[in-house]
Parts: sequence; structure tokens; C-alpha cells
Amino acid sequence: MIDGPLLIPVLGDQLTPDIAALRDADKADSIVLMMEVADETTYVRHHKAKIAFLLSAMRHHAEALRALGWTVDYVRLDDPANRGSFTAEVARAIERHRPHAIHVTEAGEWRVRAMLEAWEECFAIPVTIHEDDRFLCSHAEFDTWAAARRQLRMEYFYRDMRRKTGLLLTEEGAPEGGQWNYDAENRKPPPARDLLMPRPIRFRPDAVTQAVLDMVAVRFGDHIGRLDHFHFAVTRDEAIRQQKRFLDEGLPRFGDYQDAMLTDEPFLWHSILSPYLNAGLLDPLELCREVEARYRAGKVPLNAAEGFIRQIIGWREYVRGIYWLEGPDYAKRNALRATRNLPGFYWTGETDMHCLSQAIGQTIDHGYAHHIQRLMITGNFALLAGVDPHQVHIWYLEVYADAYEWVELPNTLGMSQFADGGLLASKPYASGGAYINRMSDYCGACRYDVKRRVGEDACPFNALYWDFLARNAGMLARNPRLAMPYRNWDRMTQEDRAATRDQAARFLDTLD
Ligand code: FAD
Ligand code: DLZ
Ligand code: SF4
Repeated sequence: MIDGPLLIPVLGDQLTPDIAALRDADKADSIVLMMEVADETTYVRHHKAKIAFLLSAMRHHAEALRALGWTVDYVRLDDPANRGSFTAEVARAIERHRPHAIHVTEAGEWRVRAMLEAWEECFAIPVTIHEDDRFLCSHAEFDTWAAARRQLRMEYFYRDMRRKTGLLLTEEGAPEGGQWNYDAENRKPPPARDLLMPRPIRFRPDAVTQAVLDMVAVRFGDHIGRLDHFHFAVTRDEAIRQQKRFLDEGLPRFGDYQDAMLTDEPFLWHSILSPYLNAGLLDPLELCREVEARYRAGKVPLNAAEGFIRQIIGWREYVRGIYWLEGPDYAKRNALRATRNLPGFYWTGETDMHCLSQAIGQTIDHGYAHHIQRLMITGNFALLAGVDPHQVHIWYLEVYADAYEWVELPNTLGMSQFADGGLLASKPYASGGAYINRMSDYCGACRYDVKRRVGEDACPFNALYWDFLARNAGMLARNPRLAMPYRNWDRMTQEDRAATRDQAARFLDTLD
């Protein structure tokens, strides 16, 4: 075994040519191992388009690595010898190649981290796990930042990341424009439908992608989602083309309409870059530097550039830090003790609530919904209805093409479901229909009346919102950011409060 090559497993979300484990390795003396395995395709029932995207991107990446001079041993899902898990496939690769050591880049979730950490003992071969330095903030740096604080607010973390990268800073080190955050300018209601609205590039499947699509259609036919809308980039070059499309056409108005929602318009001015960032096809810092350059060249306003950069070096890095800081048991938290089953319409989009049927329908079609749809439509409804946050977490992990636990879990369990009791969000992202009406055109096309709280046609979000506050008063009433809504609830007459809670109870009964 001593004389064998170095074995370098590259996991499905490590599709970066100079990923840490490859960077200093000798191409002549290394075998790169890439594995399509049943366990990863089914540990949750991923959306068909998510599986197709990742497997096609993996197959293209293997070719790109070969073109760079690497020897790649690629195991396909339909290989009859495939043993179905990372560990079993590494074992089989060890039989084939007799490596002297294994180098691997750390995994993106606790489940896979545990596998990698067991390999050294399991195979009796030295295993080096390299830190994934595609992120700006290392685990140690985040831990130090968190240890010095009572409250882990994203805004302060974000300012540190601005200082660290120098992004949007003046020569004196002050924030560009005098403010760190221009979010107040980024909550404009939706514009009138605009025929010149940017559209993501629809990449035509090549033969590699088509073979994957055919396999996924057969093998994962009972998973959620459609494949006939498949449009994702599957190579770095394609992802760069979508990045350029966004920078040219989406970014200038990204800030203004970041929170807006329009019927049958899934993408608006969003970038649709998260699947590529998370799988490693795009580099987050490179993207942010491009955004800054557009601002400095006078091509995009500051509120757009700052708002976008904040999502990447702020939110994206921050939720990753929280995920690893909080440990594997974070997924079990349920601060509001919510127990309802996720309603069946989350898998079909079949509901009279137009906002939900839109957000879920496009999720089924594309494996994509933008942030406010995830937070204020599907997330908000589950929160108000008291759905078990673990079921909500699994749904989000399944249905979005960009979903990996390190980023999905804190967003779902913490930000959206308040199941960590306020570690991540200072108050629950809960709202009635008025917010949805302000930020979308959904309510005009809905069978429910967004202005009504009780009665046959009343928008369900309204009674559910008050019922949520009343039900969780023990946990939430002392939150200063909820003082106003609790005062308004207290000001309602006894009859109004009873009618509201009765309306909510009757509606919730229809979900079971
Ligand atoms: P844009 O609106 O164009 O934003 C630009 C980029 O900023 C995104 O590509 C993403 O990389 C980053 N970003 C924006 N918001 C966040 C955030 N809150 N956390 C981390 N990164 C962010 N994002 C994922 O990448 N994977 C997930 O599994 C995921 N699950 C989510 C679940 C819930 C309940 C919520 C509320 C949000 C979730 N997000 C997740 C964050 C966000 O919704 C998506 O990153 C975004 O919608 C992706 O679309 P986009 O690329 O068009 O983003
Ligand atoms: C999400 C996913 C899927 C669907 N399939 C594979 C696969 O067959 N092989 C692989 O290497 N990775 C896959 N992935 C991504 C992994 O689940 C991801 O690398 C881990 O979640 C990282 O911890
Ligand atoms: Fe959604 Fe209520 Fe508006 Fe209908 S009326 S779209 S249920 S918020």
C-alpha cells in the first residue's frame, strides 16, 4: 500500500478545480475519485432537477479535471458494482488503487463530516481533511467572533466581512456612501409587469445532461418536481454566462425589487446563482468583486451592489457559521413546540391560496423560489400554522436545487421557523396577508379577500397571524419587537379575539 497513489475524493458540492484537497497534490501521483451514490441521491427525496443538475455538473467537472491533467476515477449511479455510499465506494476504490493516503476537502454537513472522520480508522490509511477555504470566514474565525458576543446578529458579522474583504469601503475604510446597509431602500413593491424583465439563460441540455435527465426521470420518477423546465448551467463556463447575464440585466434593479413577487414571474431581478455558488461552479468573492466593479463604474446603484454583496458575504457566510457553531442537534430544535404535519399541498401546489400555489408551483417546475417567497409565503404559512419545523426543514432541503444542509437549515429552522428561539432572528418572520398584498400582485387573483380576517372568504393568513401570536404569547409577548402587534391584539374586543381564533381553528382543521 505504501507505494500507491494519493486518493482524493471530490464530493458533489466540491466542483471547484482548485478545491483545497487538490491544490497541492501531484497530478502524476493522484487519483481523483468522484462518486454518484444512491445514499446521497436519496438521504432526502431531492427534487428531480436538483439531482439532474448535480449529477450532470459532476460529470462535466470530471471531464474538466481530466482536461487539466488529473486522473479521475468516476463511479456512475447505474454502475452495477456501485455500493451506494461514499464510505463503501471509497472502500472499493482502495481495493482498485491501493492508495498510500487519502486527502479530502471537508464536507458541507454534519452527516457527511462524520463519515469522513471515520475513514482513517475504518481503512487504516492516513486521511487528511482539508478546510474548505471557498468561504471567507473559517470555522475558527466564526467561533471567535461568536464567543465575544451575547447576541449573534448578522449585521455586525457582515461589517467585519466588509472590513476583511475591503468590499465597498472608501480609502479611509469607511462604508461606501456613509452607511453599511441600504436595506431601507430595497423594499419597493412590485413594478407593473415589464416585458424587458431579465430572464435567466435557459441552457440547452447537451448529450451528457440529456443522459442524466433520462436516468433521473426513470430512477427518481416519484420524487417531487419536473424536468421539462430544466434550464440550469452545468459547467463553470455556463455558470459564468448566467453570472454575466445577471450583472448586466438583473443587478441594476436587484436592490429595488429584491422583496417583490409577481404572478407567473419566478425569477424577477434575482441572480439564480445559488446552485452554482453552492456546488462550487462559481466563486463568491470573485462574484462580489464583479458587483463592486459595476458599482464603481457607475453601472449599478449602491443600494443594489450593497444589497447583493450583503447576501453573499453577510447572510451566506453567517448562516454557515451558525450551522457549524450550533452542532448537529440544531436540527432538532423546536422552541415553539410546533407539531402539525406539513400540509399535502406543499407537494402539489394545489390550494386556493394563490400566493402559496404560485410559490409552490414554481418550486415544482424549477426547483427555485426567491428569498421572500421562501421566507414570507411558504415559510410564513408553515410558521403561522404551527408545522413541525423538522418537517419544514426536510421539505426545503428536498425541493430547492441550491439546498445543502449548511445553508438550508439555519435559514429554515432559525430564520423562517423561529425554532431556535431567536438565536438567528430577533423576531419571527410572521405576517398576515397585508404584507403579501403590499409586496406582490398575488391577492388580486386569489379567491380569498386579503382585507378580511373572519368569514368564508377571509384570507387565511390574517386569522392565522393573530392566532399564532395568541398561541405563542408565553414565548413571544415579551419580545420588544412584537410589542405593537400584541398591543393591537389586546385592544381587540373579546368577541373579535374569539372569532379570530375560531376562524383560525376551523381553517387549521381543514389542513389535517
Ligand atoms: P439572490 O436573491 O440573487 O441572492 C444572491 C445570493 O445571495 C444567492 O445566490 C445566495 O448565494 C445568497 N443568499 C441570499 N440570501 C441568503 C441567505 N438567507 N442565506 C444564504 N445565502 C443567501 N439559500 C441557499 O443557497 N440554499 C438553501 O437551501 C436555502 N434555503 C433557504 C430556506 C429558507 C426557508 C429561506 C428563507 C432561505 C433559504 N435560502 C437558501 C436563502 C435564499 O432564499 C436563496 O439563497 C436565494 O433565494 C437563492 O436565489 P438567487 O440565487 O436568485 O438569490
Ligand atoms: C446532493 C447530492 C446528490 C443528489 N448526489 C450526490 C452524489 O451522487 N454524489 C456526490 O458526491 N454528492 C452528491 N450530492 C451532494 C452531497 O450530498 C454533498 O456533497 C454533501 O451533502 C456534502 O456534505
Ligand atoms: Fe395569499 Fe391571502 Fe393574498 Fe390569497 S389573499 S394571495 S391567501 S395573502
